[in-house]
Amino acid sequence: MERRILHIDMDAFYAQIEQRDNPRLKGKPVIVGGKSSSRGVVATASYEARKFGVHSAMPVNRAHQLCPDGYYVRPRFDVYRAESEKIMAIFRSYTEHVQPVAFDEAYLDITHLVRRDMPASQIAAFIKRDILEATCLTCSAGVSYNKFLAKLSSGMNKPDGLTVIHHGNVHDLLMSLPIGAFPGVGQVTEEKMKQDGIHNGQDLFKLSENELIKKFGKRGPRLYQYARGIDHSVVKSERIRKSIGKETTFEVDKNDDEEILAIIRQLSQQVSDKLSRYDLSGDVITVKMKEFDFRATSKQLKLPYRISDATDIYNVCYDLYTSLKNPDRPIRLVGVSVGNLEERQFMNMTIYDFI
Ligand code: DCP
Ligand code: MG
Repeated sequence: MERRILHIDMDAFYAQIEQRDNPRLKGKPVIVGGKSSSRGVVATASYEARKFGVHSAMPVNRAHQLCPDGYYVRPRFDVYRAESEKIMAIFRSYTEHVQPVAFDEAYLDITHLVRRDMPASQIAAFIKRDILEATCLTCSAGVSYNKFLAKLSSGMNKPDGLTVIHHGNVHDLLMSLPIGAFPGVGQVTEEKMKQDGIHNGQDLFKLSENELIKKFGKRGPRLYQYARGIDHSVVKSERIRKSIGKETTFEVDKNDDEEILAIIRQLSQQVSDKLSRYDLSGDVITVKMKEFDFRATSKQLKLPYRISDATDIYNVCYDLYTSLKNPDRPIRLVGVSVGNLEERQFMNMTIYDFI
């Protein structure tokens, strides 16, 4: 199945927070990065200040020349960090496949959340809403089928943007894209490319993979793919879930082993489906129950190998259930989980991630 990737990036992050917290700064050119007398650089500039040509990483003194009437604000990193944590928590409330790339920016793989009546762009809109409600801050979202295109689209309609790159518009977009906007093309490479007559995606597209390898070495294959909108790199969440579990609460307490085991079999299948969706397997299997009077019991087994297959999970759960279940005590809930998870490794998936 084709993936659905989001890239979300806060708008003028530090500056927007300063404008939020100090109404006098609203609509004004705000430069976060210290006083004009300091030797520091600009961390970020509000959109109003960017009109004067002020941008991140510019020496504050230079910013002061360009925008003498700007509002110069010292950074408050603890506040930015707290906002960042709120934003990341919102991302993780949607999916565990979150790869933060900066304080204010992350990739999300939402493939598994998309349904016919719930397109990725709708999910992006919900996330934007949640962020606005939780922080009073706007962000820009990019929606596409890989990380490269998602990142590209999030930058296309800042601020407060929501942009989708799909198969229908990708080609035109890439052909007219300035060469410097391709990932991995820094200022030095950009100059070199321009001298070579490569100014945009179209020029890149015309070159064969071999020609690109000859010109740009190991970056060649990647550039060849970018020109075609291809990017196989995966969203790498740094947090791997500790366990995946499913449970069912019965409408009427149950005491029939056969009936309960049939449910455990279904739960094993559901856990297995989820494990395979995330390419995970685990070696700690747990069956838990809640007895009719809410007394919770559980039993766990650590295997000497990892499993993810539904039948394997069920077989272990069968043994756990039989030794756990008290025949005199009906239960109101049963749950199955697989823990100590590890991602299955795909060697060929990481080679594209060198840029
Ligand atoms: N930042 C910094 N120094 C830089 C670049 C960024 O301190 N050279 C900080 C300040 C930014 C934050 O990181 O607010 C996020 O960086 P972005 O590149 O996403 O820039 P902004 O969020 O400020 O603006 P944009 O709306 O273009 O994303
Ligand atoms: Mg940003």
